[in-house]
Amino acid sequence: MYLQNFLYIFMNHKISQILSGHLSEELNAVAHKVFAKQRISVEEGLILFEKADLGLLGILSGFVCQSKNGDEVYFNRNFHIEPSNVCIYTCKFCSYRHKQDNECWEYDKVYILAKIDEILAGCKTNPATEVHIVGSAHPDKDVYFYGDILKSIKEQHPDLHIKAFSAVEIDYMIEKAEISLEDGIKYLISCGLDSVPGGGAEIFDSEIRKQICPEKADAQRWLQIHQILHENGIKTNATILYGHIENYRHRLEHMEMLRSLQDQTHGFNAFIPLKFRNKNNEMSNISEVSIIEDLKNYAVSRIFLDNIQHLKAYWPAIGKQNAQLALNFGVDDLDGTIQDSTKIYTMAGSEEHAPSMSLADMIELIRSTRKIPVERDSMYNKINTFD
Ligand code: V47
Ligand code: SF4
Repeated sequence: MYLQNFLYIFMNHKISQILSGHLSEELNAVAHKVFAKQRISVEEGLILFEKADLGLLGILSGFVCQSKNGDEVYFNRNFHIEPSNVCIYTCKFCSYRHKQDNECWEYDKVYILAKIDEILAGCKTNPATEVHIVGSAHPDKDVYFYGDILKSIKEQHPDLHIKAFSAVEIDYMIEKAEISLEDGIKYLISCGLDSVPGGGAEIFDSEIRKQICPEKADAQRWLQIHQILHENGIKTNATILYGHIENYRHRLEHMEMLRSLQDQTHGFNAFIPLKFRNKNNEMSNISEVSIIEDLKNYAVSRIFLDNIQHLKAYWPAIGKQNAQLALNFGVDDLDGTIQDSTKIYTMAGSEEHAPSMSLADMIELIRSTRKIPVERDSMYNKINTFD
C-alpha cells in the first residue's frame, strides 16, 4: 500500500511537470500524441522505453487504460488442465521440459474428465466458468486425440467455456494428422473449442527465435493460425515473452505485428506480457528483469497496442502484489482464480507455489488498489460488478 500511495503522489507531480512543459521535446511530443489518442510508432515506443521514467509511463498508460476500461479490472473463475509436459520441441526457456523422469506426465481423456469433475465439485458455490487447456506439442498426439477430449468435455459440461491450445500446439497436432491448417482448425471448433490462449508467440524476431526456440512455429505461422481462428469467429489472446536476450525494439516490432493483424481481424481479446522466469531451464544463466522493467513493459504495451482492448497481468507468473502494482501501469485484467491448477510458473520460479485465489481474495486484491472488480465471462461480458 505504501508503494502505491507513493506512486500516486509521484504521478501527480509528473502531471504538473507535463503541464508546465518540463519534459524533453521528444518525450513531450510522444506524450501529446498519447493524450490525443494517436497511434505511436516503434520509434516513439523506443523513446518511451529508453527515456521515460516510471511516473510518466504510469500517467500515460493510466490515461489509455482509463479511456478504454475506466476503473474496472476484470477477472474470471477459471482453472487449468495441462495434458502433458512431454514435448517434441526444445525451447531453451521452458521449465516444462527440463525435468527429471519422474516429473513427466501424460493425461488421457479419462483422467482429464475426472480431473475436471473433481475441480468443479470443489468449487460448487462459485463454479468455474472456463477451463484453460494448454500443454505441449506431444510427439504422439494429433488433432483427433485432442478433438475427442474437447467433445467429451462439452458433452459433460456444455456451459464450460473451453479456451485451449497455443498456436504452437495447434500447428503441431494438425501437421501430425496430415490435414490442412484450415481443416484442422475447423475440426477443433466443431469439437467444442471456444477460444484460444496466447502462448507460443515468445518473440517474433527470427534471430532471437533461432536462439531460444528454433524449431517451433515461426512468427508467420503463429500469426496465420490466429488469423484463421479469427476468420472462423474464434477470439484469441496474444503473449510476449520478455526479459531475456531480446531488446526493446524486438518487443515493439513483436507488438507491431500483432497490431497489424488486429487491424484486419479484431480477433484478439487481450495481450499478456510474460516475464521470463529463470529457474529450471537452459537459460538460467540470464538474470530476471526487475519489477521496474515489468511495469515499464506493461505501460508501453498498453500505450502501443491501441487496438487491443485488454492488457492482462498473469498473477501466477509475477505474483499477486506485482499484479496489483501493474494495475497502475495499464493493466485491466488479472486472468482468473486458477484453483491451484497450473504448474509451469511454479516450475519456472514464480513466487506463487500453488496459485489459487478465492473469489473474495480476488475482489479484495483489486479493491485495495481503488479499482472496481468485475467478474467476466471468457468473452469479457460482465457477470458481476463489485462496486
Ligand atoms: O508460450 C514458458 C511461457 C507460455 C517460461 O492466453 C514462460 O490467457 C516465463 O501462454 N518464464 C504459455 N514464461 C502460457 C500462456 C498463457 C498464460 C496465461 C494466460 C494465457 C492466456 C496464456 O508460457 C509460453 C511461454 O511464453 N513460458 N516458460 C518461463 N521460463
Ligand atoms: Fe514445448 Fe511449449 Fe515448452 Fe516449447 S515452451 S518446449 S513448445 S512446452
